[in-house]
Amino acid sequence: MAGHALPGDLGPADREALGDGARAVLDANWLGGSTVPSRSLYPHQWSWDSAFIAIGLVRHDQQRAQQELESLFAAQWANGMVPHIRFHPGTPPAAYFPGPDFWQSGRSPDCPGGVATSGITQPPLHARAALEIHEHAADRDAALAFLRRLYPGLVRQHDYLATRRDAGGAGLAAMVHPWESGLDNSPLWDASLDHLSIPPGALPPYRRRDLDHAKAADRPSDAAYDRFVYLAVTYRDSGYDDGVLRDRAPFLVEGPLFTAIELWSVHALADIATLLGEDPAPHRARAARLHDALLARLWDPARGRFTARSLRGGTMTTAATVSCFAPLLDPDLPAEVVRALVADLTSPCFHPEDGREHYLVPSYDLRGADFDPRRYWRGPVWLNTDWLVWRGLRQHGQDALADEVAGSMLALVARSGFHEYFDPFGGAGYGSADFGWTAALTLDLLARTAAD
Ligand code: 9WN
Repeated sequence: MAGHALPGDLGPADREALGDGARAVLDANWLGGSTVPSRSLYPHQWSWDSAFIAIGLVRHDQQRAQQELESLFAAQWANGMVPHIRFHPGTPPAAYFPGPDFWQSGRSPDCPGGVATSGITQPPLHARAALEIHEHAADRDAALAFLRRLYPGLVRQHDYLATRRDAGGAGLAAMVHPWESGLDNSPLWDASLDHLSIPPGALPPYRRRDLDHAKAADRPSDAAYDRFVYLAVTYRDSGYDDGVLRDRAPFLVEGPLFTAIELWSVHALADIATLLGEDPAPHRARAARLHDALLARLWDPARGRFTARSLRGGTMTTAATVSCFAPLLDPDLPAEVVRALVADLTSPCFHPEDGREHYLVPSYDLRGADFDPRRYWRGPVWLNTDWLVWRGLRQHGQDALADEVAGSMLALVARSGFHEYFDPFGGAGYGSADFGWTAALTLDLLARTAAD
């Protein structure tokens, strides 16, 4: 492909083959109550993966889409925290690191009995996913009953973020670990990680299991992993106590993608409340607070870019990453901010100046000194971030650019299959094959672009 593909570039037979392939991946990754992101690399249930997967799965099997979210919320902690991993009891302990023995979630009084989980969270896309299940359900009555069951847990999830995680006091949820961002190895966290010094003896011996299944060149470096493990140990050893974050957490960051997803989901929560005859007003008020804080804390008007803010010293990073576009999910984003984001997205940071074959949206600035087309979150295109940017662009009437993003998504999976991520030049697939959210979001995209 030279330049940009558009969704209409794929013929009906190609679209049908992609749909069949996507459904086959979702079926193969189904464990009976939830879906693994990957049979090899990620053999448990992940939190935001399940939200993306549910959004696509409802196009295939409504009952399973509902089960996907209900399985995750059955592992919700008493304080409202939805863990980033629910461990599958049938998976051997050595299959993934860090596993239940590392997280020791029982150190928190809030961890529920009977399920094994990690001790951190991930972007809260679940209310949005639940609403989309209802919107696309074949059986609307069953979907409404499902919303009624899930609503209290969703409310508690958002209350947790709005209260216990508001370490900065301005209304934004602070992340305590790059794994919470979902974009673990993004250059957006470098400034906050580079200053970390790991005290001697603070790091337990550990063995990376990811490298049993993926190439080292595709994954985070060993130095990054040491920091990830150190941060997780620090939070764990505090008993997962959010009361001491402000004073003690070595990594405490407000990020644009986490915040934008939270905001988008809080609007979904208000819509769900209305469907259920509950009061949407508190959710709309919370969304307004998030909107104000997003602009006040994370918008850099001089650069025309959203950035991450570290609560350790207040530094804001300058890196151009795909996260910077997630605030397009905010329906109330001012027009001049939308214009600045569109200008950034169409700039040489994300479109090569020489017009080479390329795919949108690279996870990191093509001109960044450490841009790497195949390393985890430091260059490759991911379908989940593409899908979020695409939804945001459409919401703001940026249809031509939205079509380019959707065209890239379909061209990538048609070329390389349902990989975890893709080379922005050439489109080769990296990381895990047969990846859950890639398949699920392809199904959603096929359905929505067919409806167009
Ligand atoms: C750590 C499962 C998860 C995704 C994240 C992605 C990656 C895990 C890892 O895989 O993170 O949570 O082991 O690298 O970065 O977004 O949820 O697909």
